[in-house]
Amino acid sequence: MAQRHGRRTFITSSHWGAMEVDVDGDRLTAARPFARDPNPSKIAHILPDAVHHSSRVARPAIRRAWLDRRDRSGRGEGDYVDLPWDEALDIAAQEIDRVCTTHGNDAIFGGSYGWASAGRFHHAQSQVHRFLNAIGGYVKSFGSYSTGCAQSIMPHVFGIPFLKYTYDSQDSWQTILDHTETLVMFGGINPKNSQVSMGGITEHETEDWFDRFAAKGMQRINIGPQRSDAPEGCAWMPCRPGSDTALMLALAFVLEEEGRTDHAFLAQYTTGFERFRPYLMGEVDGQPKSPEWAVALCGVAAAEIRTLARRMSTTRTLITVAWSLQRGEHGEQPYWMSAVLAAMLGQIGLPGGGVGYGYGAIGTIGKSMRGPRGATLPQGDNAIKTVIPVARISDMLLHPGEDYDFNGKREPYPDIRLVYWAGGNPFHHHQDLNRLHQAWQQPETIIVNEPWWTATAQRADIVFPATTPYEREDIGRSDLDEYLYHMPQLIPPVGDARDDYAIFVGLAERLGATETFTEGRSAQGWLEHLYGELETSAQGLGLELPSFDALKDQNWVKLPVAQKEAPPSFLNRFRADPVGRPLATPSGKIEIFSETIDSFGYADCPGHPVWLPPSEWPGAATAAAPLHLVSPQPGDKLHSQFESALADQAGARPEQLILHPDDAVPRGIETGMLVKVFNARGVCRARAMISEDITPGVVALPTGAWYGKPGALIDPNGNPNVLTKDVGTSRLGQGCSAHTALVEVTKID
Ligand SMILES: Nc1nc2c(c(=O)[nH]1)N[C@H]1C(S)=C(S)[C@@H](COP(=O)(O)OP(=O)(O)OC[C@H]3O[C@@H](n4cnc5c(=O)[nH]c(N)nc54)[C@H](O)[C@@H]3O)O[C@H]1N2
Ligand SMILES: Nc1nc2c(c(=O)[nH]1)N[C@H]1C(S)=C(S)[C@@H](COP(=O)(O)OP(=O)(O)OC[C@H]3O[C@@H](n4cnc5c(=O)[nH]c(N)nc54)[C@H](O)[C@@H]3O)O[C@H]1N2
Ligand SMILES: [Mo]
Repeated sequence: MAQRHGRRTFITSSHWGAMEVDVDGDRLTAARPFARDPNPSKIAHILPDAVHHSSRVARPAIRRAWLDRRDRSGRGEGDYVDLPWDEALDIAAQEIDRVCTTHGNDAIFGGSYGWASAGRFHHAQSQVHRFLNAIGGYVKSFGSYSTGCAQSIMPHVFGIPFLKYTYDSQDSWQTILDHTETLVMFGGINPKNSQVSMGGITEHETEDWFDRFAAKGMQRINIGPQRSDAPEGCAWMPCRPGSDTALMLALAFVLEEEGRTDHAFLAQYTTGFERFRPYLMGEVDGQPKSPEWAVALCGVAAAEIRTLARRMSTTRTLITVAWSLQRGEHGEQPYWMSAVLAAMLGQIGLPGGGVGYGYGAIGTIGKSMRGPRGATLPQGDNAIKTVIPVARISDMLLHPGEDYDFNGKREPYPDIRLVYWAGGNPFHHHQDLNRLHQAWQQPETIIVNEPWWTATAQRADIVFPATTPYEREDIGRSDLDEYLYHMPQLIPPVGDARDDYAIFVGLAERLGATETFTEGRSAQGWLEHLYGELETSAQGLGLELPSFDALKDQNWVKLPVAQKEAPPSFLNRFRADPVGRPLATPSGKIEIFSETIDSFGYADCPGHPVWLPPSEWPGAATAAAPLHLVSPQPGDKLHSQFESALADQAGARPEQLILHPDDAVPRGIETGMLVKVFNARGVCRARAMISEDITPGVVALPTGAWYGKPGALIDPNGNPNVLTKDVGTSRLGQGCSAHTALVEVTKID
C-alpha cells in the first residue's frame, strides 16, 4: 500500500480529470475535482459510492449451467457459483487451452472494445491483448464506436489516418481564436463531451475558449437537432439528424451557382471535381442539389442556406464536424462532403480555415501541446491476422463463415468459440441489444474481467473480479495533457478483486506463457520500466522528469509543455508545396472523386460524396415509429461507468428523454412523466423532459444506463441501445449506426 505516513488525501487521474480523494482506512470517503481544473467535471463525486457499491464482483464466479455441463443457454439469468481464485483460473485456462487446441486461436475473439480506466500500465485492453498474443493470438477488431466510419473513409480523402489528421493537422483553439471568423459546427461542439479524454485531462478549457470566441465577435453556428450541443450564445440552425449531407451539398451548390467556388484551389490541390460537379448541379440525375431541394430534407430554409454559403465564402471559415455525424447510416457522406465543401471554399491549409473533426468530442482535441510519449504497455505480436470492424460483433457471431464487405475487401467472418472481454461493456455500448443477446448465445465460452456486475458480466460464463484504479498503483499520463501523475494505491482490493495483470499472470502461468507475458517483471517492475521510457521520451523533448520515487512523493507534476502555436501541419505544408509535399492519396491531392472507392462498386458509398437517405430518419418516419431517436453521450458520467451507484440516487432512473412540446402535447406527456420508448427492436422506459431546444420530431435519450434482464418486456433503466439499429454505416466504413433509429413514445399510466 502506498499510504504515506499522515497523508489521507491523494490526487489521482481519470478519463474525466484529476480528482482529490479522501481515504479512511480501507474506504474511499469523498472525491472532488482537482483544484487546478478551471472547469471540472462533476463525475468525481460518485466515486466512493461506486467503488464500494454492492454491485462489485466480490469473488471469481462461474455460471452454474456452464460449470456443470458447459451449457451455453441461460446467459443473463444469474445463478453463479463463487470459486476460489486457483480453481477458477484452472478452469478458465483449461477452457482457453481446449479452444486453442481444438479450433485454433482464430476461434478466440479478444477485441474487447471499451474505455476501461485511466492509468498506463493497468489498462485493461492492453493487458488482455498482450495476454492473448502471448498464447498465440486472437481475432481483433478495427476502429472504434467513436470514429470507426471516419477511420475508414477519411484516409481515402486526405491520405492520412483519421486520428492523425485530428491530432496532428487540425487547428488549435488558439489558432481558431486568432484567425477564424465563422465557425460552422455540424453537430455542435459540446462542452459536456469535452469533460472526458482517454488517459486523462487536467485543465478543461473548451468553454473558456468559446467565451473568447464570443468576445472577439466570431460567428458560431451550431447545426443540428439540439441547441445544447454547443455552448450558450452560439446561433442554432436546427437541422434533422441524418440530413447534413443534403445541407452541405446545398451550400456547395450555392458556391458553384454564384461563382464563389475557389476553382484555382480545386485545380491545384484536389482531384475529381469535374466528376462531382455534374451530380451537384443535377446534370446527371436531373436534380440540382439546390437549397430548395435540401429544405425538404434538412428543414433549414433555403434563404438561410444561401446566406450561410455567402458568409462562408467571404470570411475565414472553419467547418467542424462532430463524430456523431458518422455514427449513422451513410456516415461516410457528411464526412467526405465536409472536406469537399471546405475544398470548394479554398481555405484548407490556411490557419483558422478548412475542416476539422471531433472538436469538443473529447476535451483534448484543440489543445496543441505535445508532451512526452511512451509508458504504453507493449501488446506483442498477434499471430492471428483476422480483424473485424469493431461494431460488427453481432454479425460475426450470428454469421460465422459468411462473407462480408469492408473497405474494398471481402472476407468471411471467423467462427468464434470463446470471447474474452476486459474493460468494456458491450451490453451498454452495442446497437440493438436484443440482437446482441441472441448473438451472445453462440460462443461456447465467455470470460469477462470486470469490477462490477454490469449487464455484460451478468452474461458471462466466467467472471473475474477486477480492481479499480483506486486499488492499485499506476502512472497517469496523456501526451495531450500537461500533467503527470503517480496514481497511488488508495485502498486494498475490494472483495477478492485482482488487477487485470495478476489475472493474466495467473492464466499465463497455467498456459506456459509466463515469460512471454511478464518478461520477468512484476507489476512494480513494469511501472518502473514504463516510467523509464517516459523519462527517455521527455529527455528527447528537453524535459527533465522527477525520478519515479520523487513523483511518488509529489503525487503529480505539471510539465513545462505550455501550449504553443502548433508546428505547420501536413495540410499547411501541402498548401505551401503541393508538388514537393503531396498527400499520400493515389493522386497526391485531396480526393473529391476517389478511383479507389469507385472501384469497390459500392452503391452505399460511390466514388464521390452523394446524398443517400438513411433507412430510418425523419424523412422516413412512419405511423408506428414517427420520431427520430438520437442517443448522445451522457453528461453526468462516462458511458456506463459508475451506473449502479448513480442509479441509486432518487429519481435518477430511468434516464431522461428530451422531446419537443409539439411531440409531447399531442401525446399527453409532461415533464417528469414516465414514458415508454419503443420500436420493432425493443422497448425501454424513460422520464420525459420537455424542451424547445430540440428539433420537433426528434427525441434524445443518452447512452449509459445498464441494460436490464433478458426476457424483460421493457428495459427499465432507459438504455437507448434496445432501440438502435445494428447495421454498418456502409460496406466501406462498417461503423456503428447508433444515430439511425425511429421510435414512438407514449406515456406510462
Ligand atoms: N446508442 C449509442 N450507443 C453508443 C454510442 C452512441 O453514441 N449511441 N457511443 C459509442 C461509443 S463512441 C463508445 S466509446 C461506447 C462506450 O462503451 P464502453 O467503452 O463499453 O463503455 P464503458 O462504460 O466506459 O465501459 C468500460 C467498462 O470497463 C470497466 N472497467 C473500468 N476499469 C476497468 C479495469 O481496470 N479493468 C477491467 N477489467 N474493467 C474495467 C467498467 O466498469 C465498464 O464496465 O459506447 C458506444 N455506444
Ligand atoms: N460526459 C461525457 N463525455 C463524453 C463521453 C461520455 O460518456 N460522457 N463519451 C466520449 C466518447 S467515447 C465519445 S466517442 C465522444 C462522442 O462525441 P460526439 O460524437 O460529438 O457526441 P454525441 O454526444 O454522441 O453527439 C453529439 C450530438 O450530435 C447530435 N447529432 C446526432 N446525430 C446527428 C446528425 O445526424 N447530425 C447532426 N448535425 N447532429 C447530430 C446530437 O444532438 C448529439 O447531442 O464523447 C466523449 N465525451
Ligand atoms: Mo467513443
